[in-house]
Amino acid sequence: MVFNDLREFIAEVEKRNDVKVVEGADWNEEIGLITEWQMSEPNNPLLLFKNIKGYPPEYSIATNLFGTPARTALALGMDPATRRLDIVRNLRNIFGEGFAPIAPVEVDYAPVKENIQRGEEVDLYKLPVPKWHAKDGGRYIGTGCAVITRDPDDGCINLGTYRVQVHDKSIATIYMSPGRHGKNMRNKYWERGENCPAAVAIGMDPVLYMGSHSDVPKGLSEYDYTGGFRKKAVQVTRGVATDLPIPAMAEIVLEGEIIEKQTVQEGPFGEWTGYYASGEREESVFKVKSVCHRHRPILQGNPPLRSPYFALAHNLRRSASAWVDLDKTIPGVKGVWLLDDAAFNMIVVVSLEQKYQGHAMQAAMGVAFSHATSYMNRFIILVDEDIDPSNMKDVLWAVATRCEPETDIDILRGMRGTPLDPALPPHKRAMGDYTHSTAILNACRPYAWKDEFPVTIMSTPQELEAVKKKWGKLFAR
Ligand SMILES: Cc1cc2nc3c(=O)[nH]c(=O)nc-3n(C[C@H](O)[C@H](O)[C@H](O)COP(=O)(O)O)c2cc1C
Ligand SMILES: [Mn+2]
Repeated sequence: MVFNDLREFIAEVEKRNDVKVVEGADWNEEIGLITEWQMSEPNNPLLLFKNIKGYPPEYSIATNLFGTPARTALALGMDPATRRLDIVRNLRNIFGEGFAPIAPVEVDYAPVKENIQRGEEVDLYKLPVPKWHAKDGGRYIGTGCAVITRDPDDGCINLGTYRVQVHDKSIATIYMSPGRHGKNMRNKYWERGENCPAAVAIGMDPVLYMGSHSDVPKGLSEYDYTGGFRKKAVQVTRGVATDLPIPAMAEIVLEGEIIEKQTVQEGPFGEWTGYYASGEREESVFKVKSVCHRHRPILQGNPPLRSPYFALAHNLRRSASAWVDLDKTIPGVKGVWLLDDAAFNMIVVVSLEQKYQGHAMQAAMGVAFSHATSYMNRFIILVDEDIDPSNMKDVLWAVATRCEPETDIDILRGMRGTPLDPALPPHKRAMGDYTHSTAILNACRPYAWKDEFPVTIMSTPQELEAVKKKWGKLFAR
């Protein structure tokens, strides 16, 4: 199922009795707290905040959109019963050989233009912008958003999910980490002495949202990538204050320009690592020149929380992308998994059917090389094919019983990191050196004597099936 906008997705989730409407909550920390609390509960619902304190009833906020594997699968057009490692396997098949991007189409009917405020009319506080976490430096309108920019050299349109803070009626900031495509484009305008035109879309169809925070290679637009994934072009319309193509079906779009020499203090903001690590810094102003929104706009919120799942399939999609990369050169890969409780990127597990000596280390190098996993990845764990990489119990058992620290741990140094790394030593941060190290834990049976390695005591799936068949009735509840 392809959803054309956020509303269609929420309506489908509603049909499945998986939406909780919350009336009268406060934008000031309360919506963030309810989201954090609910996301830590099993089988948590999608949250739709209505009648937000101090705001007219037309405005609502949706959070926890993808908080369960079932909603994640549904959002990606899969059966909600799909197991998580199977979601990764499906994604790997979609992104593997034969993936064909589809360019966006410009349409006449653009609901996002139902309401337009320009120039002096712009007032970002008219929208119920939340303050998500108690220690945040302010209100963040952009968490579940896509920032749209155009490369001034080749015209390629980029979308990236970058946090957007509100500072005044028409003043915001966009925080982009080093190396982001959006940041490189912005800097090119500045080098020419120009301001950088940008648009921020808030509230969109789930796959476009996923596209905007996917590791799409430079030169390929996230619009085309999303179209290819959905097998249906994204509908766009010309912006009103810029000539950027903006999603026609978005809930809210802000347009304006990023001005190098005008700065304000950005942050701090509760980050995906579960810490406030990048603090408060000078950031250039995003001067908002127009606000477009649909009737009854829904502000999509995906505040980072320590729990996984605030982003759509972030760890699942990255797992799949790394798997696609490994498949290109390394045989026998049975699964790739970014441990979701370990802040997405930080621990990557590869399950492998070892076929030759050095095979496991080659897979580790593949993870370190893949664009999907070469960033802020502190541990690479290699396990044999009998280990389900998405099962923490399996993985810990393998590490404890097959990884001998003296011989099976290696360390890579100077790896690509981020100022958001909570373990970055102060002196490195001061120098602008954000690199970190990566430990490789080889928890595969040693290849040279793997046939002598003690056999496990676990019964085979076939043996277990047979006993369940015979004795199942006795244990039925
Ligand atoms: C919910 C969420 C919030 C994010 N916030 C930021 C952010 O504030 N700044 C940033 O640089 N990257 C952020 N990212 C990561 C980027 O969106 C992601 O790396 C994306 O692929 C970048 O696209 P680009 O390569 O086109 O720049 C966030 C990702 C998610 C899922
Ligand atoms: Mn990009």
